This record gives sequence, C-alpha cells and structure tokens, in this order.
Amino acid sequence: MKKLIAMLLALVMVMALAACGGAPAEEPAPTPAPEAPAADAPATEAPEAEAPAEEGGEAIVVGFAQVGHESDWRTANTKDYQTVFSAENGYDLIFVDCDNDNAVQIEAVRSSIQQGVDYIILAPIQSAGWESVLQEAQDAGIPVIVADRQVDADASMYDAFIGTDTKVEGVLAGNWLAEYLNGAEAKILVIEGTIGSSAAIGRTDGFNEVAAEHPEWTILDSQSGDFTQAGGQAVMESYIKSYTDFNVVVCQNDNEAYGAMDAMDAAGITYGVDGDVIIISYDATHDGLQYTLDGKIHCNVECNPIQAQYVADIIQQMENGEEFATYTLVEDQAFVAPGIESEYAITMTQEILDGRAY
Ligand code: GYE
Repeated sequence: MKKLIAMLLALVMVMALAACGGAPAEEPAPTPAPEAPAADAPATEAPEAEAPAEEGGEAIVVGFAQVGHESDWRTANTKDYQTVFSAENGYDLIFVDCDNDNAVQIEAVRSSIQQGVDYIILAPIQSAGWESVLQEAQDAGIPVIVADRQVDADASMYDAFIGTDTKVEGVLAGNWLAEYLNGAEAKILVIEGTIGSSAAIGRTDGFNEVAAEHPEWTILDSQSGDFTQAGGQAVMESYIKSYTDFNVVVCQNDNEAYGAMDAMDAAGITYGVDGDVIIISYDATHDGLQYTLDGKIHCNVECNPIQAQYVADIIQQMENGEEFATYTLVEDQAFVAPGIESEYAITMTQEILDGRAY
C-alpha cells in the first residue's frame, strides 16, 4: 500500500512539475515583534514523547510538504520529523521534498488531500498564496499544521502553527550589533534568505527595525542567497565587485555565511574577531557554532530545527479530542565569539558546541 501511495505521489509530483506555475504574489503580513529574549533565557525543551493513540491499530497517515534540502538546518529538521513520525511510533509519514519550488509544494499538499491522509504538515516555502489549497483541505476535513515558517492566510484556514519567530531573531541580531558597535559607523551588506519566505521577511524586518534607530548605519545592499551556500557565495562575490567599503555582512543562515566566507577568502578580505568584517549569521547549527567558537562568525542567532515532537503532540491531542495549542513558538537564543560579552547573547564555549547535536 505504501509503495502504491509513493508511486501515485511520484506521478502527481511529475505532473506538478510539468504544470509548474507561479504562486500569486501577495504582500505578507509582518508578525509583531515581542521583546528579544534575555541571553540567559533557557531554550524551550522539546516536549516529552507520548505513546501514539492508536498503538497496535492503524498507523496515522501524515503528509508532510517539506521546503526542500537547501541548508543544514533543513536537513536537521527533516531528520527530526523522520525520527518522531516513524512507523514504530505509529505513523505513516508521506514525506515530500519540494525542492524550494512553491508550485510543487502546493501540488504536494493537494496530492495529500486527494490521498485522504489523516493530517497535513506544511512547512511553507513562501508565505503567500496558500488560501485556495488550505480551503480545499478544510473542505476535505483534513487538519493542517503549519510548521517552521508562517503563511499569510488567516489563522482560521489551518489548525495550528508551530515554529520560531524570525522577526525576533532579526531584532536580536540588530540589538547585538548596536551593542557591539557602540555608536561606531556600520556599512552593512545583507544576504537574505529565500524571497517571499517568512523566515527571510521576518529576519529582514526585525533587523531593519533596529537599523532604523541607527543613523550611523547604512545598509548598502540586501539580496537573496536563497538560504544556500552557493547562493551566499554568489551574492558575496557580486557584492565584492560592487562595494569596496563595508564592515558588516549579515547572512540570514549559516550556509550562506559559509559561502560568503569562501568569497571573502578568495578576495583576501579578512573577517571575524581578528579581521576587518563583522559576520552575523542565523541558525546556530553545529558547524555555524564551530565558526563562532573559532571567532570567524561574530554573532550567530539560533533557530531551533527540533520541532517535530511539538507537532506530534498536537496530532495526538487532536486524535484524543483534547485541547491543543494553536500557536507554539520555539524559543531561540544567540551566541557570540569568545572574547565578546553581550547582554543579548551567550559567549561560545567548547561545551556548548559539544552539546549541539545538529
Ligand atoms: O533558517 C534556513 C532554512 O525556515 C527558519 O530555512 C527556516 C530557515 C532556516 O533553510 O537555514
């Protein structure tokens, strides 16, 4: 049966690719920015795993339309879902890697509806354009949990959201930079994430909000590196050709930072605590934190990819007809290179790095 579903899904995916169209563009609604969390605020612990409601019975069929495989963060996030939504935990996870293609993702959700899955998990590539397919899921009576990134569609169009507040992450990065520079001038280059994703929109809005309070800062340019290492490198290479005078590079994820560092290495530009350019990154994955510990990345704002258990708990609560959280935020913190003291971030140590599994 699983094989048949997989084959059907593959067929639908091929058809979707052939029929690829753009999603309608809409102005995404910004999320409100709560206060940045204190540096010593504990990260939210992933909830305890609960036994599946249907132990011994039928597996719960879950269709998961995942963004793609663009970053180390995404790889960790996918692995987490595959571990939590395993057959032995009572699930049949129909996982679709949408390869960062919005049209493919819309068709993946539609195909889940047609297959009559029990639940749909959607990690939306872009925030706009989800109204019709969410309506179709609602009409079919299939609950949808939006995970990781936000959608613009009204909250009544889906059942729950669980993810991080990327605008808070942007504000946190900005606050750290203001503290570190202490009034000094900044000429800033930003490498944004995927255009139209709530992660890129939130981090850009949050950082810009702080930048607006600092007339001594200039944002020279802000272009998308699509959350990939190759994208980060390409954008940085073009920045190096266009700008000779900059002292801050903000990369909206770790992979973009690796690409930007490669481009600066090749051009003989020094960065990090002993160099000329300040690097800010997001995600705080294991390798990103290694660069932070090494003093190459000044500040790395965490974004926790371990989110699947929250989703599983919501599904179990729905199965049991219990109340469930409709809006769950996974908390983040920030880390800075050794030698930097900050009220917004934790100074990196080997111990922190050793404790980072992803
Ligand atoms: O920061 C990036 C990934 O949506 C928050 O997507 C996530 C972002 C994450 O590709 O690395």
